[in-house]
Amino acid sequence: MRAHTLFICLALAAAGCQSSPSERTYPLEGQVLSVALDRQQAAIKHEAIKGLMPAMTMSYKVKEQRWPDGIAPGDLIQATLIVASNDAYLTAVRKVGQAPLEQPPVNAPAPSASSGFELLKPGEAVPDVPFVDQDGRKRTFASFKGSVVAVTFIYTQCPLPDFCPLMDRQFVSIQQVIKSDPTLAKVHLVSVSFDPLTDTPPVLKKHARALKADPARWTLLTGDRDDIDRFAARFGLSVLRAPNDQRDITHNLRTAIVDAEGKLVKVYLGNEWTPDQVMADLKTVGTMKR
Ligand SMILES: [Cu+2]
Repeated sequence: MRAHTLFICLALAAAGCQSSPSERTYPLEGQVLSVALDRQQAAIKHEAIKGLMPAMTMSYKVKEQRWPDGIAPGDLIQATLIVASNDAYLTAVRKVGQAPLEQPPVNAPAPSASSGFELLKPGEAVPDVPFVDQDGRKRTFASFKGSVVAVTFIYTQCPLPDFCPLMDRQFVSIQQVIKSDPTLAKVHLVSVSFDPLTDTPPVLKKHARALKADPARWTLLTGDRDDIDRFAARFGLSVLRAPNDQRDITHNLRTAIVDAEGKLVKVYLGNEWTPDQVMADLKTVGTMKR
């Protein structure tokens, strides 16, 4: 009788879990560094979020669409971070204090990992650095010549669904299209990890399998950290690693199209682009070169 009751309780508990399968909430505490002009997001320097990510500075959207009036750069806040299956945003943002800003606002042209490197312009040859692919093979970027390449930058441990995991999902969609369209037979996808400490070839291989990345169409690259940083910076990628923990990464997003001759065509900023846009551009570049 007791065992039976317990079983029912467990079954109910399990069902309860399934009713909200993919939404998790976390308390967030930090300082507002800047608020976007459209007030849809704010850069927040926050404490470690237990079970999710180390302390870092990141841009967050708010569930209510608009950042609350009266909460300004310098304010200390408490909020709830909601992480859904493919999105993340803050809600219940409250001001709890104020402190002087330690660093210039993130939106200002501040020095970053990419400073000192010249941004690639369309038509310029993409530089080459030695990489290692998910099978542990040495691979240069020049080895993709002959294919139109869509390249993005990710790391497998990225905690926020609308950052690196979104780039992965977009590439999954693009892979589906290019595999089904014979005119796109010469398009190749490349994901470069900027966390080589964690993302070794075996880790990337596992990640590729999870994404169902076809090795013939989609290559994941890792390599020497400085080489990767130098390469990525030319596309405008900025990667900041905490001095005491190389895995504590603050980064932006860049995705680019490189033509069959290894020259830059276009760079997409952030996570606002869609697979359809990239597909349209890939098609244009593909037919131009034929
Ligand atoms: Cu990320």
